[in-house]
Amino acid sequence: MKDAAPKTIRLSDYTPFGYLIDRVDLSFALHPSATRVRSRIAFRPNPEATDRRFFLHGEELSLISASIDGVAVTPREVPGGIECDVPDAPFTWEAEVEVNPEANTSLNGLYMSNGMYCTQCEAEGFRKIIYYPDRPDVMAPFTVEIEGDTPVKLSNGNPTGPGAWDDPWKKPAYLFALVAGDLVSFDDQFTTMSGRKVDLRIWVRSGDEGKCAYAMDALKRSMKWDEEMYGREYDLDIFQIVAVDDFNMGAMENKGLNIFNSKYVLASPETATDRDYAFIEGIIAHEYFHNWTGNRITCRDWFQLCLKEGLTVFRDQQFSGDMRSHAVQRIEDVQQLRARQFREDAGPLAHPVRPEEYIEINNFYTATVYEKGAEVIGMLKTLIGEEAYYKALNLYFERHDGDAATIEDWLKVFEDSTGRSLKKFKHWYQEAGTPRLSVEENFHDGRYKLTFRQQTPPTPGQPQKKARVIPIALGLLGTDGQEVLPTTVIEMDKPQQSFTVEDLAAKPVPSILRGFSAPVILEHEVSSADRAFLLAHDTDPFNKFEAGRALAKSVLVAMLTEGAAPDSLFLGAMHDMVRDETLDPAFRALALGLPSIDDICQTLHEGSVVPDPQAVYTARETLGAALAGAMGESLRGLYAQHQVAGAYSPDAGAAGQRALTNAALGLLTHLDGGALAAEQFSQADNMTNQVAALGSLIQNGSGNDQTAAFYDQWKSDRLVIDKWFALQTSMTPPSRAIEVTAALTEHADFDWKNPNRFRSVLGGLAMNTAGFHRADGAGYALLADWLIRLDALNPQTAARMTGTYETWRRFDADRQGLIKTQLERIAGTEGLSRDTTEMVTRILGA
Ligand code: B3K
Ligand code: ZN
Repeated sequence: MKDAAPKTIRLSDYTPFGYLIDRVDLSFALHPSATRVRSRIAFRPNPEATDRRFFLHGEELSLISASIDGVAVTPREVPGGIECDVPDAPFTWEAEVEVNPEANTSLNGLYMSNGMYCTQCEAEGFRKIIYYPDRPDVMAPFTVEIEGDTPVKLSNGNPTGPGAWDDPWKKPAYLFALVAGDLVSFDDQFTTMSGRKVDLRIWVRSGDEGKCAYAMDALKRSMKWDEEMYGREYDLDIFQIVAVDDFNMGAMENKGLNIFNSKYVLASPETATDRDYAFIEGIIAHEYFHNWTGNRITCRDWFQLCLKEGLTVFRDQQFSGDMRSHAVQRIEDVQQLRARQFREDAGPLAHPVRPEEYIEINNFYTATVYEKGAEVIGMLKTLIGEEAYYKALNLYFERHDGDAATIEDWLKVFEDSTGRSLKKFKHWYQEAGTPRLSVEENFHDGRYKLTFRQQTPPTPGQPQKKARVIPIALGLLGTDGQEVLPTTVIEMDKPQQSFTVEDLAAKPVPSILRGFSAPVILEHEVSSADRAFLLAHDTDPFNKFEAGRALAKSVLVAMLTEGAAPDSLFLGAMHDMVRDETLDPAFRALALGLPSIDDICQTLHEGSVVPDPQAVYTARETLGAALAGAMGESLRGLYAQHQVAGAYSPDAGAAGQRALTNAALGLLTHLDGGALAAEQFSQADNMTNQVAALGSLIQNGSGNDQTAAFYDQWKSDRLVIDKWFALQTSMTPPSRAIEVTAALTEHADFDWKNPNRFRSVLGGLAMNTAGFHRADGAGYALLADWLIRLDALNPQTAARMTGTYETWRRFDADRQGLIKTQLERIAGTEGLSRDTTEMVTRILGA
């Protein structure tokens, strides 16, 4: 059966399904190329629906038989599924279909990965398993029976026998999961706050069981944290995680049976970096937290995706902050937000946190829905305060448990529990684009006045923007570095608003948007001296970091637009910061990092300068060398002083020390040509230090021997070899990046059908901003070749990576022309998926 013709789905067209489901019983007879699935579903008319059309989604299914109340029926094939005449009373639908997991290369629906059966159903994969109303507002309890010759057969819920499962909690189809294969488990137990014992199992391929301990520990800490912070207890007798090598994303929160990309489960000191450990912790938490925010309370329709994703990201960020450092977590989260979401918001793919239309929903699992969705919740919490926030969340869980809810339901909970109107606040959900917040200062006769103006540029389909509610957290510092006004939150909801402080002895230095209290672009003329002052004295760690970052950007902009030399004020300020032993090493490591090339290009573009990525690369290298030169001996001192002795531990303290020594190493490579990096590489006993050394060498244009040695050492470890590919494609100097990438696509280990490997190679090049944007367009063409090839097999992963081109309008006319040619070539490919067609069409724009 063919896919439904591409059509635009609109939020305003929502209608409930005509039937409710009381129970679903499934049985699977597994076979690699001919799996039979029988379904028995108890339907009854939905009293709240008017449309009684009985339509079941189905894609790539062979229908064997169907019956209603035991009487055979012949459903009508319609685009995207089947229709059937049904009684106007409760009835039992039974059907049997055949599917071919082995032929399913999309990794969506039921597919095979290394001989293991596996499913991915969010958003609309269940329709590739059986005929079903595959929409999140249709919820039901499921039982599953699995037959097949694999030793392990898993599904959602509690086990009732070999290969038999019962999930008592009603759930939408997208949370269904099945895994079967030759797996081993790493086991533990958790006792919930009411004293129930829950079995915990992490399933992996034999040989990987020694790499599960950290994920298990993160899981138990997540379970405990959700009880303590949100009062949420786990609700089944067992919680399972399966690690899969071929997976389109990071992980999936299927009820009681989370499926993970193996890269976010498996870790050992020798094979995983500190960053990997932090990701594992955050993603394990994220998927576990979905059990309440997503599973028990789900989304009415896919437009409400941020209801579960924004909230769950917000929760996992809180968790990681609690486990590690709030300051560092916040800086990293904002860096991500700016790198991915601000970039999205400023280009042709901009869309509201709650979009109003889509063609392919998988294209809307975006930084806007996830990360900006989380920021919006952070702002709500800032506006109403901590206590009111948790009170509202309790009401949300109480009122909507078991529901498929909407953003309106969510906001109503806050309105009811706080008594305040959120009518204006709702614009954050409905309007795309990053607001610009400009600031004007005025000091006269001891009276200090700040005037804020907000303005949001137009985005596709939204020419006019309303004023947003912006919580502005600010503090004021006196010239002696002491705070004259501690953090105060101003609630801005008009296009222009002022804030005044009386009786000040001298003009203070403002610290605005502390903790990045709103996802806006701050436009504030600040002298380099004031930025250096804030870097030294601000008590807010985010703004302290931000001062250094803004200073670095202004130095780079001056170098690029005025031919200025690296500013000695900046070099001195950074030198002071990095030697300040009262500061957390992890903070210093972050603050020492220069803005990325993409970030600098974005900054130039915001200032109406057309960026030349290669020039940006050169300026950034020059500034890095100047920093290294200015700090020289201090860097060597830091490098020696912060080496972590003893056995590796992934804890935040040790990881922060390694981050600082490796940041120092990166800079020192400018001075010693890689001698220290080569030494570190040869002695490293953990992957963090090994990768940092190799990265510095590759970035320095050397390291051929180490690159070869790394491959020899790790060639049998798939996840480490992903790093090997990515380091080369993302860090090779721009002049050689494309040749290196092209050569790696010929490598015997370039298994392009594996999404992790594809992302390591082509995604790595895409991250090598200056290399990818080579002026002759070779990078654009190479990526397009591979996206076209991948699209035929795996539309989701191909479509997602087309986002690499989303910044194309920033660049000069020649580059724009070259990118446009490639986008049109992709768009014109015969048989191009709906996923990629939608993305390329939107990127090209009107
Ligand atoms: N909910 C899944 C993402 C599904 C993506 C479908 N294209 C993982 C997560 O956000 O936790
Ligand atoms: Zn999620």
